[in-house]
Amino acid sequence: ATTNGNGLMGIKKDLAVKAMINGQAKTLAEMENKWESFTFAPIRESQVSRAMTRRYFNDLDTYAESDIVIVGAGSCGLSAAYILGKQRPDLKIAIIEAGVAPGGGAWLGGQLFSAMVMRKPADVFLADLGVPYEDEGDFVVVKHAALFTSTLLSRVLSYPNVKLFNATTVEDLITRPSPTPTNPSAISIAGVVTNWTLVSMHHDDQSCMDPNTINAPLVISTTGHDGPFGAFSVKRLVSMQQIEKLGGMRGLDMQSAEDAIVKGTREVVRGLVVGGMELSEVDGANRMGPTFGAMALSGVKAAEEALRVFEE
Ligand code: AHZ
Repeated sequence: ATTNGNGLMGIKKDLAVKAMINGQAKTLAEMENKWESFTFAPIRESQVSRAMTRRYFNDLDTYAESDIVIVGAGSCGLSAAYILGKQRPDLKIAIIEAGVAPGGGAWLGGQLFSAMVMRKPADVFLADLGVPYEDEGDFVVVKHAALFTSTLLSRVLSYPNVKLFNATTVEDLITRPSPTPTNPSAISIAGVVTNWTLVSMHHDDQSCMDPNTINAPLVISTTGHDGPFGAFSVKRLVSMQQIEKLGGMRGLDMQSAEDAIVKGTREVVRGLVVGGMELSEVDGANRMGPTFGAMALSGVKAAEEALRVFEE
């Protein structure tokens, strides 16, 4: 074939044009300079509707029984999903994210600055992900937080066994009695209660709009520190008397905060692993501000904890 890297040359190029007019262009190069005769392949509106809804309802059906549910698609939740999806293609992993846009607070570094700082050894996570960074000795810098988050998202979303349900809020936990010799009122978590976020936001001004559910033996909660949506699962644990009270996130101390979050990432009640800044509300840990290594590595540890519990 007579190609030069810039598209097909000479007569071959004319043939490519004909193919494109018939809706068969195979490369962007074949479409070069052909806008006058341009047309899309035909469509009927119902085809679009069915293409979307069939897949979404099939996903709802498939993931109604999931192996692991991750609540919150911030830097910690997505890091956990990255490890789980990669290591266990046999597991069904559902991610529930309240926002339309997944990523939580990881689209910017700090204040409204672009660069994202990660302290070593979290550079190992970036290397595994394939995100470039500048080495500054004890820490590394990604040139834009959005490069980290978009790369992480694209990897997670490309796993066939991971489904992101965004614009969907976890409104409650599914719980079962699970008494132990020391705690007769102990519970275990058996899944999550979900609703469209826009519905969740209107429970005060509309009559009852009941939720949906996803069953799973293991839930990883990474909903961030307290806020309009944050610290969701652990606040529920308090109201169910599974934790006496929350420690409450403390003031900023970068030096100690990140170690505490990674080390503390664990199964807090049976079937519920808590990671990222949601954990700071349980343990009364300091915040770290704009340094994200602990979120990535807490996600890695949450994934390992989840698999350990799952395999028990
Ligand atoms: O929308 C929330 C966000 O994307 C989502 N979320 C919260 N409640 C939810 C619910 N159902 C579904 N009930 C929910 N989704 O959870 C995500 C949390 O992301 P985040 O970035 O807020 O938390 P993280 O722990 O992954 O990362 C924290 C990043 C921070 S905060 C901080 C400081 O304040 O000092 N420093 C860092 C690095």
